[in-house]
Amino acid sequence: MIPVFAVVGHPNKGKSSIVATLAEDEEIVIGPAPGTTRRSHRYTFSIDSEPQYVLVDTPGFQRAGAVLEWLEARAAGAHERPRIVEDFVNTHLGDGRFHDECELLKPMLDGAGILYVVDGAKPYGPEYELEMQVLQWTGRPRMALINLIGSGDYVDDWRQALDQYFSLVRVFDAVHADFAKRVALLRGFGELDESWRPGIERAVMALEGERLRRLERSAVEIANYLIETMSLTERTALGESEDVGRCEIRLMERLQNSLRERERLSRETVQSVYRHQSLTRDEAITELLATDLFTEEGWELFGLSRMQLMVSGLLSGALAGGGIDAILGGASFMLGAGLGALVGGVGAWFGSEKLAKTEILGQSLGGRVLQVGPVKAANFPWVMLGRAWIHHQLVAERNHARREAMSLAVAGEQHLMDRLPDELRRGLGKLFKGVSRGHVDAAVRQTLANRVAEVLRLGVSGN
Ligand SMILES: Nc1nc2c(ncn2[C@@H]2O[C@H](COP(=O)(O)OP(=O)(O)OP(=O)(O)O)[C@@H](O)[C@H]2O)c(=O)[nH]1
Ligand SMILES: [Mg+2]
Repeated sequence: MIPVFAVVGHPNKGKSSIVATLAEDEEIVIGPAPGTTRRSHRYTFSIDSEPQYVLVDTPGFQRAGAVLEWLEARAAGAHERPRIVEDFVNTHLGDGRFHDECELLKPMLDGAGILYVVDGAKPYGPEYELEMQVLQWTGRPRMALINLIGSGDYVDDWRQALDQYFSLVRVFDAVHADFAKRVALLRGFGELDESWRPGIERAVMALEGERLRRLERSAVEIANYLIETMSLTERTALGESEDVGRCEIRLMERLQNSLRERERLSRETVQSVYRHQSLTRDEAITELLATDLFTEEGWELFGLSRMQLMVSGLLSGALAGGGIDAILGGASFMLGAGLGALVGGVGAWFGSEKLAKTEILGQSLGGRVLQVGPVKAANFPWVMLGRAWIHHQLVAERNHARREAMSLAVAGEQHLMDRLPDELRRGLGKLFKGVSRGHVDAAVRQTLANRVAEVLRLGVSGN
């Protein structure tokens, strides 16, 4: 039997947020005004179509005092209390005055356990005691969660009160709890009732297994994405009198757009692995993770540092010491086109060598064909990996109750790639070199995916 929990409490205390977190459901409506949830709704959390547990989101208590009065007027021995609660619900179904109470009590009559949610940032008050008494009358196994909405701290008072009515009391941040905290909470459910324990243990194992598989699936996607972006090219037929420089700019823009599009797809794939399909990225992150793939800042933050590039022999002395002239040299087509015309492309030349190779392909293709790409800059795959890494970390840790756009924080001074052990960095460097020379087969894909998984594991909880 799969465990079922009804999440109940006063209006606006984070009930729906807790359901969204535990059910990994980004569609559940969460809102700042009391009364957002009007009807009870069951959310089944499944892994590979296998149901693990059910959470029932409910409207908040409105008239706990009146309910209690009704119940007490039919005073009976403690053994009869659950039946009297059932009578209450049956008598008042369809009675608008007790709509919310019937909605929230009904799942308990059907066997659900109780998760009572309070806001530990607000003071305790006697009105809550009425709710706790009503819940006690149901006789169902119950646990209290102290959620903190805001900065106040009345947790100790709340504990004193809750301990009297609940066998388990936990502080649980509905919106920021990470994977490990979720698992700890689930284990708590197992302590509530003997009969749930096997189901909960199964769910925890499934969840932990799924966590590993998600990371691996993300790593496979990111490895494929790296391989594809490292070999992307754009071509166009070159008319007799066509200006090569202008054509190159056009192709360069096309190449950048294709790279961005491939990156967007990769981000979406990783997000859907973690059931975050609708998650939006805010301006800052859009710039850093989607649009400004070609800015100097992006190259500095996410890739190898100049020092690391030099140590790995990927950067020539001239590049390390020189400005843009040294970087571009005289041989570039782009110089002919004029730097001012390079909208959005200039940054790519800073701190890296020329971004992409340009070639005029021979007559055999039925006329002259201009090709731009693939991107040859040695730092390119590192930048792509660094950005994918940060994005994965944010998504993997992201709670499904958080609804604001995702924003990026890269720890200031430190270069991202400094966090990699040397051995892993060397291994990746070798793979990237091979891929850029066209050495790609199933074994390379698999090895790269394994290496990327090692990277992703650094910095996410529960792995
Ligand atoms: N900062 C913070 N905000 C929270 C937390 N939990 C809930 N909120 C916010 O509190 C408000 C109410 O959250 P809901 O989950 O809709 O609360 P509810 O208990 O389901 O509310 P009703 O359905 O109206 O009874 C929303 O604006 C949430 O974003 C929390 O842990 N931290
Ligand atoms: Mg709600």
